[in-house]
Amino acid sequence: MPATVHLVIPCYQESGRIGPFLAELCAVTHELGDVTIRVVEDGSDDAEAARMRAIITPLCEKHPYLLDPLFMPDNLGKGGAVYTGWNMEKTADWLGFVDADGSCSAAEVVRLIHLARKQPTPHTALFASRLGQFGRKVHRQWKRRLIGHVFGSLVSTLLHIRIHDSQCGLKLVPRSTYQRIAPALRIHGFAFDVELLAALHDTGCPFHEIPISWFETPGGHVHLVRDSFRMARDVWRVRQGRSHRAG
Ligand SMILES: Nc1nc2c(ncn2[C@@H]2O[C@H](COP(=O)(O)OP(=O)(O)O)[C@@H](O)[C@H]2O)c(=O)[nH]1
Ligand SMILES: [Mg+2]
Repeated sequence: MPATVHLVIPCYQESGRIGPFLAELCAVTHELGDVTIRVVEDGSDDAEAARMRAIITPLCEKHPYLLDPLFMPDNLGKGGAVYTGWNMEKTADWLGFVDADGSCSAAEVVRLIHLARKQPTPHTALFASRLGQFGRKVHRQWKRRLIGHVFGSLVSTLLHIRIHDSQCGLKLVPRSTYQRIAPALRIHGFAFDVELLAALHDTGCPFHEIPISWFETPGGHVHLVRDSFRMARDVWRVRQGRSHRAG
């Protein structure tokens, strides 16, 4: 039996971007088997929720692995949406998330799932990475690439965890490990993956960065100046939280 995987797609105002990617993802995971997918959307108005339902409902009817989407009344942030979806899943061997905009193709999601399934039991978290190595192609705006490098250095320097790309929108984590660390996770914005990474590291869970191809889809929500500042502040919070726990 292959390991089971539950994937959350966090969505905020994604009705204009998610359609082709979700259809492709449903088709490939249907062939893979033992993968469930849930869209978690928060803070949309009625019109946006209706547009999302119009995209998702026909796919749900066709693919039983696509679970009913979750529409939350308040905006939780990307991390809040991912954790809400993960907390609902009680049995899968792996928990994961993937961005809704198709910057990472469904084929790359499948590749990461195959890699996870090579582990005899879920042990090592897999963080996709936009390193552009091993023949993987990466297309990103130069500003985002630059900020990504700065942010990766900040994470490595402040948290003493060597990582090149902590923010890539595709990750798989062993569910049993996540359940152990979940009560301590506080950050729900765009830097949630940094806190997740630190908590995994501190609990002794190794992680691998897996280079993937990435073709940045326009229309992203990250505001380079405002969100970079907030994310740097959150990395500092993670550092403070760790030093408090270390006494
Ligand atoms: N549920 C939820 N998802 C979010 C929120 N902010 C961003 N996302 C999702 O996070 C993913 C990455 O966001 P995106 O806008 O592509 O980021 P960018 O490309 O780095 O600017 C997408 O699937 C977004 O819909 C949020 O507040 N709530
Ligand atoms: Mg994006």
